[in-house]
Parts: sequence; structure tokens; C-alpha cells
Amino acid sequence: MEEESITAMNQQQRSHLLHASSRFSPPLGLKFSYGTAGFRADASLLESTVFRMGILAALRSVQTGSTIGLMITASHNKESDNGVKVADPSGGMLSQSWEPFADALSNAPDAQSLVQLIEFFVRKESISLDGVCKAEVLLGRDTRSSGVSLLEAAKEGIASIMGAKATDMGVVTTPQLHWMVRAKNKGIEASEYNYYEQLLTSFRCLLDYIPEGNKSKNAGGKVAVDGADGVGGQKLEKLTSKLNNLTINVRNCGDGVLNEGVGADYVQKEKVVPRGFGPADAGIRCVSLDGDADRLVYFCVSSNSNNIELVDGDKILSLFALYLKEQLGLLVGPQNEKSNSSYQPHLGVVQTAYANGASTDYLKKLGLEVVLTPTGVKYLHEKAAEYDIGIYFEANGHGTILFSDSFLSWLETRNKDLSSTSKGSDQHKATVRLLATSKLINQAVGDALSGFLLVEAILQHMGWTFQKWIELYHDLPSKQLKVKVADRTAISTANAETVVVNPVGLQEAIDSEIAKYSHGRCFVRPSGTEDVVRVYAEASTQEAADNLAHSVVKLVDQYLGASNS
Ligand code: NG1
Ligand code: ZN
Repeated sequence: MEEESITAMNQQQRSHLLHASSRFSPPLGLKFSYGTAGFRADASLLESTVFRMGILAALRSVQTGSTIGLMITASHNKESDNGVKVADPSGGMLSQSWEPFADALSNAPDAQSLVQLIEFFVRKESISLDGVCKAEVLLGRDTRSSGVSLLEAAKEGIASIMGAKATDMGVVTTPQLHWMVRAKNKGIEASEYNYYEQLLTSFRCLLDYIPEGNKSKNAGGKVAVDGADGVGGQKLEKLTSKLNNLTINVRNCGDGVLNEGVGADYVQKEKVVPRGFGPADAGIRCVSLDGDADRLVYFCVSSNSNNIELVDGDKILSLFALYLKEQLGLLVGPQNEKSNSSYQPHLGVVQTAYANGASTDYLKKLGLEVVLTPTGVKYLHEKAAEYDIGIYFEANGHGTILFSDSFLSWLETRNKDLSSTSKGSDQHKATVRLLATSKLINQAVGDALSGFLLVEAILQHMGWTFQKWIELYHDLPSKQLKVKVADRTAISTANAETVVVNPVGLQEAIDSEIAKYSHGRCFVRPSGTEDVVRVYAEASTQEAADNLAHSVVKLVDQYLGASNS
């Protein structure tokens, strides 16, 4: 039997990999899982996992013949945690078909079994490792101090695939790295400078195309931004002086502890002001980014307490949906109605079960198609990509707008035609605005910086005050709790996580609790990022939502044998 002829890895590569891997042993007794947002754990436990993800990223690059991204971040988690995730050639998340390989790699007990796993995988996927492969991985990290040594581990992982090149993009936001991967694979220069240029040019274009009547109404003004003491605030500061009519005051840029009492996750979950904000900010638009700047929420501070009015991902999505529906209406006539145009672009909205029920009602009343997917941006993203324009947001502020390639090329042609036949017409303006929106909003992942600029441009376009946006609809009171259980995988769900399938009987018990409340809605699901089961409840009053959530926590305890709650 000629072993060499059927193997996809030559001997030199095999011993190189074995040698490099022997320096990175995984911690004993731990099981890693790629989860909904890559691997996350205490940073001290992650060296071998990050090294192995370097290998995976390089292999993915060989297989696809494209540049791949590797980002070291634990987003909104505490500073002492870290994490790693991989970006595919489109800039989106790593293909789900590779996740089992990521899990297996990170859990291989030693160098020998790791190399065996890789050999088996490359043969199965017909990836040829002959020592001269071409692969490129763009690396990025957030501001966590542990990121420095983890980045070195990633570089060693990449270097263990002979011929693979690692390009360090430095400290960047997660969406910047995803944007760069996408840009690189489209032949655009993948620099931070280019990213800012694209954002600024498209933002200015949207301002130039504000309807005459709204130009002077509520234009620009003051915004205060909470940077979560992470990378986002630092990056936004590079833009502030270039944003003509906006006065942006960026706080929490890194002097305090990352994500501690600050950031989008804190503000959205606790519904109080972040550190550095208070009653003096009443009346102005306040924005909170998360630790790696892929999420944003707005909030309005109360003049006499630390309470806030939260403007979450659902309301950002609703603003975007309203604006895009208006532009499509100008372009091809109202959606869902007969029009003269032969082409009816399909606009869709994607949410999860965490979306406030009031937002879903509002969107449906607008006549929009709304679908729910399970939690995790990869699911929302995949669904949104099925539309000509797909808008997706999680309530926590992660989301973006995807424009299909076919719709964009149709728009380009339409724009060219209209600029020669009816320049300045409503139709022409709509094509310009839609094209600029597709460049401003990150096509790879949710991006707090580009989302922020789009919100600001749309508010000016509409001539709206912050208050007017807040009052678009009124959120139903809600409560989120988490339950520590012995084994969260004992819960399985269906219908976009709205129904518990296992353990049998739990859903019926939840249903009879819900029935006691007006506007009651409640669901439970195992978290993909923490070892807990999450409980979400909604009802017509805060007290009722709290009670419903607490009684369902007790049911979860009962059915799953909680370790504590
Ligand atoms: P899990 O832990 O699976 O609930 C959380 C968020 C998700 C998503 C991921 C990744 C909630 C309820 N869940 O997932 O929406 O953002 O983290 O960061 O906010
Ligand atoms: Zn994040």
C-alpha cells in the first residue's frame, strides 16, 4: 500500500506540525465548544485553542483559495476572559460545516492526536498540504491585555501550515477585521484607512441626499458615546472631527476596566446609565458600544435618576426598516402593492425570540415580512442573506443590513440610467441612497460604528428628534434571567427556540404559567456562550414580567435539577 499517494499531507509538513503542536497542550479536564460566537473562556486557558484555530484558519484559506480572518476577542465578557473566532472569505462567520472540526481540534488531548485529526480532515476535504500551499490569514485583536500573547499563539498555528502567511492588522474592532477580510477577497485594499474612507464617503452622501424640507430640522447635534473601555471608542475618536454637523463626545475609551459597568451589554441588560453618564446627559442621544464594537444600543438618560429609556437593537432595526421601505417605495412603488416596475425587490426583516413583542407587531403593521431564527448572529445572517435587502438585529444591538449582489447590480444599472434620464428625481435619489447605505452598513457582520453613522444619517433624513424615534412604539416590559443547571444540553428547543421539546412536560408547565398573564410571553433556551439556561419573559407590566420569569426559573430548576439559580 503506498501511503504517501493517498495522503493529502507530505512527511515534511507532518513533522513540522507535530513539532509545533507539541509546544501547545490543552488544559486538562476542559471541554471547548465553538458556540454561537467562537471559543470563549478565561484567557489563561486559551493558548492551545488559539494556536489550533490558527491552524484551522490556514487550512480554511488553503481550501477556499481566499483570505481568512482570525479575531481574538471575548466581546462583552469580562477583561480576564478572551476568545477566538474565524471569519470566512465573505467576511461572515466561519461556515457551520467546519464547526465540528473546530471543536475536535480544540479538544484533541495531545500533539499526536491533533495531527491525526488534521490528516483525517484534510484527506476528507481534499485539502492538499504539500509544503508549498498558498494561504493568508488576517489577524486582529481587541484591547484585552491577554490578546498580545494569544496573537503570538495564533501566528504559530498559522506558521505550522507550511506556506501560510499571517498578516497582523493590530488592535481593531471585530467588524473592522471582518470588513478587511471581505475587502481583501474582493480585491479592495484591506486597510483601516480604507474602512474609514468608505464609511465617511457614504455617510456624507446620505447627508447630501436629505430631503430639502428636512435639511434644517434637528440636524446633527450632540451625541455622547460610551466606548465600553474597549476598542470601539478609540476607533470612533478617529472619525469624530470629520463628521461635520455632529458633536460627538466619546467616553470610556480605555482608562477604566473593560465592560465593567459600561458597554452595550450592561446598558441593555441592566437598563441603567453606564459609568461616566448621569442626569446631566438628559435629553441628548447616548450610545453604548460593546467591548469589540459589533453591538450598539442608544439610550436616553433620566433627568433625576440613573434610569434610562433604552433604544435597543429592535428599535434600531425598526428605524432602518422604515427608511429602506420608504426608499424602495420611491424606487419601485410601495412594497406589497402592484406597481409599474417589473422588478420588486424583496425586503425582509429577521429577528430572534428575544425581540420585544412590540417591535415585531410594529414591523408587521408596516406590512413587512418578519421571520424569527434561533439566537446567534450566524443564523440571522444566513436568513437575511436570502432577501434582496435583509435587515437583521438581535435585541442586544448586534445586526446589519445585507444587500444581495443581484439587487446591487440592478441598482447600479438603474442609477446609471436614471442619472442620464431623470437626475434628481425621487427615483434617482432613492437609488443613490440605497447604494450609499449598502456601503455604509457593514456587509460582513454587525458593526457598531457603521450602525451608529446610519442611525444618525436616517434621523437627519427624517428630520426626527430622539424622542420621536423613542416613541415609534412602546416596548412591552420584559425580564431576562439565567439559571445554572447541572447540564444545559438537557434542554432542547424547536421553532426558533420558542418551544421546549425536552425535557418533556416543561413546555406545558411554562404554557400554564404564561396563561396567567396579560400579553404574557416566555421562553427558555440553553445559552450558546455561557453554562446557563436563559429565561426570557414579557408581560403588560414590569411586575408581571418579573413574576413570570421567576416562576419559569423555578420550573427549569424543577425539571433540570439546578445546581443553583
Ligand atoms: P447566548 O449566550 O447564546 O444567549 C449571547 C447573546 C446572543 C449573542 C451571543 C454572542 C443574549 C440573550 N444572547 O448568546 O444574542 O449575541 O451572546 O455574543 O443576548
Ligand atoms: Zn461584541
